[in-house]
Amino acid sequence: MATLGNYEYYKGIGDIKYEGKESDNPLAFKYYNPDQVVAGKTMREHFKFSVAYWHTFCGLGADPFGPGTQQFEWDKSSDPIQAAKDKADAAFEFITKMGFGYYCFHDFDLIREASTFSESESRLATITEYLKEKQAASGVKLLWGTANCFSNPRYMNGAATNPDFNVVARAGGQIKLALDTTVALGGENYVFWGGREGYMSLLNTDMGRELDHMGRFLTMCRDYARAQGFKGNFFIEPKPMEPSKHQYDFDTATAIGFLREYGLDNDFKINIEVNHATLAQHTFQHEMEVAAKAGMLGSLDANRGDYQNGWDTDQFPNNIQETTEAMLVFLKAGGLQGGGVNFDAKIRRNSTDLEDVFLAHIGGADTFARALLIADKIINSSPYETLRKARYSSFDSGKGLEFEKGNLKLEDLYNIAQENGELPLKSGKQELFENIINQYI
Ligand code: XUL
Ligand code: CO
Repeated sequence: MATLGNYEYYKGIGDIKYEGKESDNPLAFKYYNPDQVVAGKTMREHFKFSVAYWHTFCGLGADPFGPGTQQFEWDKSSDPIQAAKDKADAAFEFITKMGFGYYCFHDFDLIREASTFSESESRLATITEYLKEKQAASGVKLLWGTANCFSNPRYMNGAATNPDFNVVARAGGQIKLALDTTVALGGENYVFWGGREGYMSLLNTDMGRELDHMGRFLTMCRDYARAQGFKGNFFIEPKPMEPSKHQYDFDTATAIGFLREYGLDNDFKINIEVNHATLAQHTFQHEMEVAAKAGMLGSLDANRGDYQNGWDTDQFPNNIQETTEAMLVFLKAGGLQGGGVNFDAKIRRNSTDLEDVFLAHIGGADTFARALLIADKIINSSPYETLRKARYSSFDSGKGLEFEKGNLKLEDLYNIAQENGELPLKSGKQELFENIINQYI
């Protein structure tokens, strides 16, 4: 097994290049052309594509009916330090071959958690030094770090919102180390996904107190990281359910309300995951628009759900229609604030060839790239913007403009209504808008 990082794990697979849509090479990008400029930025800069350590280098594909099907060559050593270094070698080989610039991790994706807190701390410090070298040698950067405060049974009743203060303190200790790791590796952002921050039954739960604890806890995390010189963004990643029945960060609007209530809205933005949006009965683009309106469109966890079931399947993105609608929001918002597009997605349990994880990431990147190109064309050459603007033209002058400026009272609306009498219907033209998207695809 590799100790010096020169062992090849993905044998026979070379660097993935852009070859254009006429190419028959499955191991090439058809649309993602990193250096191509779209709307003033290269695709590389727009997306900052990132590989999720947990799925791609840790996820073995187990489901409730059977064990994992992946056989990771880097996961064999019984020595946790060696196994973690081997995994880092495989990870940096994969990310570099994909030509992506970023990765994301949970603390204990990087290295197995030890049986004591202090041994875990020392393991993290060791692998951090190794990752620093890997980053320097490859130029790959850390998009965000996070802590896994949801898998270990100690967090079964929550981490920051646990009813037992000692568990809250343990989570704080763990997140301090994850923040230290992120800062040491030059992480550009730090994510909080509240995996067990929620509840199963209101009968045994003091919701108000738990939410106050979460507000206090996140404030402490922010203050600590800032004191260590961390200049990046903190992101909340909303999800409505799974694993808890009720998650406190239900959706983007809920998370923004929470951040404002606890005075965290200057430091925190939102990391929106496609499959979390759909679990909340929203579309991805809806969630992005809500965040963009608040100036909090921070980062994206790219994946997709399955129309026929209601859980978090974390499949790679491939829906060009939906991604195009999302890229319309993306471009109009001026892109992401500090974050990037992290493939929080996993290949299927029966995708067991070495190349499958490459094909998956190629498909995901191509879906975003193609959607970006289409959205850019729709904005610049189709009647889409004009039609949408025209729907609101009655607010551009006269009484409508006075209303927007705050110069009218309810009595004024009453008088205008009296003058107007019954109004003719104005079509919303939804089908026309939908046809324009189709035409430009
Ligand atoms: C879980 C999920 C997480 C977060 C990071 O659904 O998306 O992997 O992205 O904790
Ligand atoms: Co995610």
